[in-house]
Amino acid sequence: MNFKTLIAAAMFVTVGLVAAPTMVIAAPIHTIKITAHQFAFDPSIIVVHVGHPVKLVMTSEDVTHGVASTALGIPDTPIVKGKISTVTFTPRKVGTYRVHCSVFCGVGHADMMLTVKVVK
Ligand SMILES: [Cu+2]
Repeated sequence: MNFKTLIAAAMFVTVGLVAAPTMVIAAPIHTIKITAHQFAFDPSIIVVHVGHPVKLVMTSEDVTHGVASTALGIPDTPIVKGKISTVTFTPRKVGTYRVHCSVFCGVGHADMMLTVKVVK
């Protein structure tokens, strides 16, 4: 390997190192639409992948509902009728998580939940 080849190889490696993080940031966001109504989320079960960002796009058909999960890193996000509520999170650990409706919405509120299955 002569000096010019060595320089070219060094530049290639440098460019590769610089470009790699950009590719990680550009990972596609998995968008899932969810409708909330008294007293269920539709769909009621979603499957997401560890390390892959997920964007929930949520609407309500009646009163205000909400989602929140400390375990999944979902901040309390109200779902208000007539608006589109979004929240993005990245699942970190495999498991089945139960996300209860975070806003009192009537007699069936306690049973209103979204099941999030996090898989590899
Ligand atoms: Cu609710």
